[in-house]
Amino acid sequence: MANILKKIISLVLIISSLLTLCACKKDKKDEQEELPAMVDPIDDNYRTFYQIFVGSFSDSSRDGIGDLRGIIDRMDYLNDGNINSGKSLGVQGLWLSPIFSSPSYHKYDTTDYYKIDWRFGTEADLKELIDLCHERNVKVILDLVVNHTSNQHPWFLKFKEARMEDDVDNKYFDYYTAVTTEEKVGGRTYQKIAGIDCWFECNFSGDMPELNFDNPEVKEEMLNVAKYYLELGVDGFRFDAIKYIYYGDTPKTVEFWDWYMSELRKIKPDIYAVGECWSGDTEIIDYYGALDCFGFAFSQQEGAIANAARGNSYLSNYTKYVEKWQSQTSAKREDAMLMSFLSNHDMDRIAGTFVTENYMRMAANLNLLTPGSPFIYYGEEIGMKGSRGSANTDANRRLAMLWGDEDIIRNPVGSTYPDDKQIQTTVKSQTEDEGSLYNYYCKLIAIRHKHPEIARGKYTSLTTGGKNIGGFIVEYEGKNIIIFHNTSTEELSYDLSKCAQLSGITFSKLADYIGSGSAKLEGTVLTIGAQTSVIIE
Ligand SMILES: [Ca+2]
Ligand SMILES: [Ca+2]
Repeated sequence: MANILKKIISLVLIISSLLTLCACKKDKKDEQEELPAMVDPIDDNYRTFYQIFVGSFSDSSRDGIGDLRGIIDRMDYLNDGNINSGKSLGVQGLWLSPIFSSPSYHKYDTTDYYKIDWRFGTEADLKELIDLCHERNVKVILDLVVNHTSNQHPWFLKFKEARMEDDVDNKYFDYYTAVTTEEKVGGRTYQKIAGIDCWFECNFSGDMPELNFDNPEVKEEMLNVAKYYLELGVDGFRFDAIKYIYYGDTPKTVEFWDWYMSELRKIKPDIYAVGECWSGDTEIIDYYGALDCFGFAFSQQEGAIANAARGNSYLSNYTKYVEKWQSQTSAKREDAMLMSFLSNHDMDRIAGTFVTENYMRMAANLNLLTPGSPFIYYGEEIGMKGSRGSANTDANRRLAMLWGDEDIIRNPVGSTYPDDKQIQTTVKSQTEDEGSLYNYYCKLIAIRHKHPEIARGKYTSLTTGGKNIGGFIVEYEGKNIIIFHNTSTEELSYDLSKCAQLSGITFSKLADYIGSGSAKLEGTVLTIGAQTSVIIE
């Protein structure tokens, strides 16, 4: 009897201690979940940006075309306003592809700079989106096409009429760059106005005539457009085709952007401005006195990032390039930022160029663990694919976001990308899967955010002697961190004290790692898993 009683008592004790243990575990879990809701406090431009091709992102009106309210509805996905939630991508800026009235699906040919295209919504929708973003400390930049308009723009129709009537006193006579047959400049493309000896410049297509920036009224017009939207609350712009203002004449074009940006900074000193100069580095850096520009050589299949991520070339090619880019641009302007990216709406999606997703994850590391303000193209965070293919159409690079829910967003007109080549997962399935690429991006962005040195520090490339290991020592406000990568498919060990640039510096803490493997630091010896990156403090 006593034995039975003993057994009962011990059983009760075991059960109660188990219950206590469960309660403890539960308490700990609850603690983690109950980090205070906090809006991101940063107030500078060193932000992770997300490029939205508006017509393909999210459709709120159920016509299959993406719109501004669609973006509003998806804000919790992009940034839920709580840096501690762990349930949101956490991007700190949005680049919206052109949203002004236009006959095309891509809207790079504007017919009215003061009107939101009716398919995308209204100015009130834009204002609501901006206000919501600002509540969550997310900046919004608009894609502004300064160089050209649509050939349906009233300015162009009036210009053409003035030319046909040879009405030199007409206000619009000199609105577009026009020459006679004799005056045509080599390297530029023109189209003839039938019946008269007048050719208008149109380097992209005859549907996109180029404005004449020798005309002070045109300069004023384009300044007013930017002013209007800055006053409405946008944080800045992504400027399209900046080198085309005076195509082939870089000094004159740089002079234009110097003037334009100095005017805009009078209105908004902290304007976020990024220019698209799709050219070699020397030409891109020429514009850096005026504004930051995308680093095109980082992007695409053969770019500095994808090459390094594939592990076939020396990682030091990438690290030295980051260092060089930072020193060259900051020599032009003290607060210059590197704007790296993997792909955009004019490029084949990067995920399709890697044999496995682990390479994509490595590429994400090399894109986001960089100085400045890196960009993510919508859908990149779920590994979406899409390439021009034999149909040679950019529509395949701008396919509908794969939400996997009730959104009926459709692919743009003319797309031919086969469904069976696309990923078979969606935002919905990936958010529910802890090991998904989407959740990897969330973690990576959080790491970037946790260490302010990553975005703002001065990068020095490390000389390791290894092909697939290397990184940077990053200095910011008197503090040093190391960003170190292993791009190989094997775990590697490296004694940091062997690197000359690290001698005399004491590093004690492996602060974070992210990749296909894990990492540990024992003394000065770092063991780093395959396709993994670490932050050492
Ligand atoms: Ca719609
Ligand atoms: Ca031009």
